[in-house]
Amino acid sequence: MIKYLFYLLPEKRSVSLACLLLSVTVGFPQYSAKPLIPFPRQITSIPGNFQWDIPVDIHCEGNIVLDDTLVRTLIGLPLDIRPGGNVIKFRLMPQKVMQSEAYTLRVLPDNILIEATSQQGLLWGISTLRQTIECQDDNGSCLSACMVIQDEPFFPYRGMHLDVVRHFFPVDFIKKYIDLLYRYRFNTFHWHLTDDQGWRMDIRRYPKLTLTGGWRNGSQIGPYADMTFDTIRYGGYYTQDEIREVVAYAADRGITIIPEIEMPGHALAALAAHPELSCTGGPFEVAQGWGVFEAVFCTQDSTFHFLENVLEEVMDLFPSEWIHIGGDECPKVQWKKCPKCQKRIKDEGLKDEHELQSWFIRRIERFVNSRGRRIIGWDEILEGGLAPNAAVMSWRGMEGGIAAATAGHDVVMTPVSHCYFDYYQGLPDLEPIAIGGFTPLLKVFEFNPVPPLLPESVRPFIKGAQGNVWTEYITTSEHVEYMVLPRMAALAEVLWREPQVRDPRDFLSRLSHEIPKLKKAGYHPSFSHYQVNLITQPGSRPGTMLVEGQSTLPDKPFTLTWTTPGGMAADSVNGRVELAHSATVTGVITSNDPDADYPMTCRTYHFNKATARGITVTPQPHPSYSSGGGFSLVNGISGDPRRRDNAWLGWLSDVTISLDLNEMMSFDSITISAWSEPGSWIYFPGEIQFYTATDGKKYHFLNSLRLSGEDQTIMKPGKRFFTARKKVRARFIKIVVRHMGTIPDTLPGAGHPAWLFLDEITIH
Ligand code: TNX
Repeated sequence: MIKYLFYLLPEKRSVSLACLLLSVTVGFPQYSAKPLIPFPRQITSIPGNFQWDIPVDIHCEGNIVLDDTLVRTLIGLPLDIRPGGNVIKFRLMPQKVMQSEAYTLRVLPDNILIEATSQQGLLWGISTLRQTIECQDDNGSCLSACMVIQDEPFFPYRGMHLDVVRHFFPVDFIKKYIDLLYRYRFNTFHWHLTDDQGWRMDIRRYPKLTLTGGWRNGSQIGPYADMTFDTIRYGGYYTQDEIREVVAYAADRGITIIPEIEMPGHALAALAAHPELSCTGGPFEVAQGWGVFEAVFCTQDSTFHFLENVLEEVMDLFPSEWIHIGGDECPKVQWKKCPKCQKRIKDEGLKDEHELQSWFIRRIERFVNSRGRRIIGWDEILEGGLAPNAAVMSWRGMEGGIAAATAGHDVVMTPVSHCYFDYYQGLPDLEPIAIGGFTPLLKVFEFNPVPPLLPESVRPFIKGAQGNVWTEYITTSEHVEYMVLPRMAALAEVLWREPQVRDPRDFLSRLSHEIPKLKKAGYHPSFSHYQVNLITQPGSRPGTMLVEGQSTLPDKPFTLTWTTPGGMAADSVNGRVELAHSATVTGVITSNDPDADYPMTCRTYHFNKATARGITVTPQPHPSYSSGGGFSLVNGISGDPRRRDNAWLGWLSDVTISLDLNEMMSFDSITISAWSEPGSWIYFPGEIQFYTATDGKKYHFLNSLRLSGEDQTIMKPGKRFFTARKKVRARFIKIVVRHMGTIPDTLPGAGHPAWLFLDEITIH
């Protein structure tokens, strides 16, 4: 009956009637009945459906830039648009008091209305409308349930980034990526166009930038630690016409593109084309490997003429208010030796090279400001003093962003902890090789761009956040999709919705409807959030270990089974197994959902005399590399440096490890493993001392291993086992590990404390 009533209602009166029907308002937390992401602020269900397979008639009121083709594309259906059809009305009301990106969407059985004060608001309304469409596979008929939505974003800056330098992605994929941004109502695409490994934007005035700088003679392949390279010429760039096309494509979807031109560091591709802009004169090659390189732009005047000419062309193509000038990871080694840079420091009355970097950025800022635009840069631009109008992208943590916001600068939060979508999203041994880290889906979902203790007056400077996709290890567009889906959906929720209403269970339940839709739309989402995580902890007695399965999906049952090397198999009890001997444990979700592709977790625990015995470490490992605490040194899993998995514990100091075997044991070797990767400031220890005791008080020296400086600084990353051999009988063991201390000059990270990475202790 109610459905029938709505058919008869004149369009104007139906909103008030919808209000009368408040009794059917679906409120938090049951609203997951509608699988919308990000979920709108307010939604009221109304009985009935809008049928999409009958003709529609598009009406626009106000100064709206929409034609039939764009409406068809944005809605994603081959609409039969003709006079007399069901009305879809877009109404722009600039005078209405509403947030600029806000919209209302009303779906009734015979008409749809989207109202907003801006074109962008209307576009977000269409994005949400598209998500309401449900299609039957068999006969292709589609409908949207009737509802009224009132919606607006929480944060004004909602960004996704893509590095097209380390690996290049064609225009068609950039558009597909922008479609994803539009789907989740992100309003900014940060396009990382230049770096050491390539220059990807045609600059008319300097054709060599792409002819030379756009190509490299090989690429680093596989895990960083392998240091393997191919010799395949690799590259590509976007023509200015292509860039215009992409900018327009994004603008049609309410999305601004911020281009990034890196300076003064990450400039090797530019310097390969124009070595005269460096301190040494070159020659240079476009980088083939990943990392940070010493060759940077020289601070001579000609560099600025060049960069201003480049930026002039950039600003002609990109209408965004913000222009990203990079500013990160700029080694000062060459500036220290360069007479021109030293003279600059003197002439400008600067204290050191950090102030020189700040002076560099300020000079560029003056130019960009003179053209009516503003600069944004990575948080290193804070070092040596922030340029007066600059905005900051805080990536090394939240601290840079907090400092900048406190000083009254606009900030976008992109901390590695939550926003790096090049980091692992599942258990590293089950994932394609990634750069490292561990940022699973729910970690992203938990993110709060505004730290809770931030004073009220500072909060408005934090404009929002952004997901970053660096592509050192991401070579195909399918892999980009895998890395961002579904993590960007979680970030969309963080950015669009008020923090108080976010609920992970509700999000996961909506996501389970979203993933099949993404697959149908031709995307390649990851299923890693369905992995059963295996957590180890001490068992009921010394020498036993409890392995517990944990699933992020509380409603989906999983099975955990274990097999001994002898082939004995058994099921777990309540998702836990207690091991006393080596075994392989397997966990997998056991739902027979045809749309899902549940990954299997499988891990072998190798027992030795140290496994699952009492352990203490002093001091505690650094919070960034502390997963599992001291127990992870005796949990039967050996860390794999090729994957930088979370088995490794990290310290910036010496460490003392104490083991209690709980009984007297005879053994002839004690081994501990360490990992070195100088490029990441991780160095082997200088010395390891081994002691044993029978009473836990009086320790006897057993052995000491010292590494020569040379051994400690082998540049090729790798893992090493350090073994003390002697036949002894003891119950207590102490291992004192001395880290390198301050990294000496000439080595990567010079002047900073060295990282010490340790894993599995084995006793035989
Ligand atoms: C740091 S984030 C970088 C990039 C790398 C990224 C890898 C930033 C400003 N610089 O050059 O690609 O780490 O995660």
